[in-house]
Amino acid sequence: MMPAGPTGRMTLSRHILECQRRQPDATGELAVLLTQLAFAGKVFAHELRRAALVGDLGATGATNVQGEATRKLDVFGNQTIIEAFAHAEIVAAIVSEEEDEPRQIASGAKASYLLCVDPLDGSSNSDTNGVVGTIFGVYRSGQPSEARGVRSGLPGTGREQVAAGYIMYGPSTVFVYTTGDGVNGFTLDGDIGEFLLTHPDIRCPAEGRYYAVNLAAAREWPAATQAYLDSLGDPTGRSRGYSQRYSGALVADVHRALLEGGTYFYPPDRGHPDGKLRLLYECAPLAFVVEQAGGRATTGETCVLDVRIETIHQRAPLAIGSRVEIERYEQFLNTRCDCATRS
Ligand code: AFP
Repeated sequence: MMPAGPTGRMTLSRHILECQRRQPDATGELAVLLTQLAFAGKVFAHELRRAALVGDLGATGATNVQGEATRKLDVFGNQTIIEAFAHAEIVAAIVSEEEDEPRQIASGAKASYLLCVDPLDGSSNSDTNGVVGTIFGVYRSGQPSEARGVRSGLPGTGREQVAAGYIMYGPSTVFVYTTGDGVNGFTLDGDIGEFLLTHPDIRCPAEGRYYAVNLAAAREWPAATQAYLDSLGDPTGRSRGYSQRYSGALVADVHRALLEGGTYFYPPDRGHPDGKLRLLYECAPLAFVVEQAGGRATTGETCVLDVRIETIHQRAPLAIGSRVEIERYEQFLNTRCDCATRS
């Protein structure tokens, strides 16, 4: 990577272009795609800041394909992403949490990507000024269609992603991405309207003292997962053991684990036999980012990135974060998947 220049500022656009130059067969289309995602992130960050002032909080009264109440900001986020690609001719289709079916965007020869996106992750935080995010995974693609659950034109597994990342809307707006060559994080400087490199070459600490999980369903978890949870306290009672942090936004909890170490897990429970989180636009993109940073992501049985993609809204259990902490999780579940040997 070239030095950032005399001002020390490395913009996201320049970073994307320099990554592209290192790929001899790159056409520039992935660079345009990532730049458009960053643009959508700026638009969304702006809207989130003023949502209470312009009547954009609260529910629409509709439910999405998951049966969840749709919020006005869910709709805004989804439309913002779709509009960002409507004229770009590089994305064949978008799979979104907010759309029943893949949304066909462009059919030209250059429309060679499939974009999977959760426009507003952590939407239950949005009405209370809490952290929310946008998660994205990018695949080279055909034109996927899903006639009521029938798999067609979808990628095989999350390992086929060519880029993934997230935008986190907190006290500042942060864009974190990977194209399979490490992970970098950028913070939006609102005065100049640019994401600037603030977290170069992020490495996930091998261990960490935080865990993030919704404990409300703990009694419904498999016994091995309950035993793992018990182990996070100190059985000797001499110290507090691990500390819990849970935001209700996957993006924020994984961002903490990525920077400071630790884990996030959402195991199966009675209401969610396959876990609650969605594979294509929650688990797989974050697994790609975390693996690229030296961390791990497992369903409890297999590496998240090796789960066979069957349907666009399929769910998967997730445990993600520091390598050593995920190994401890696996010890309790008596599993060990291949990605342990790759990281
Ligand atoms: P949304 O994307 O629908 O807002 O879901 C949020 C989420 O998928 C993830 O961000 C949270 O970690 C998790 O769900 C929260 O679920 P609980 O409400 O069960 O804690």
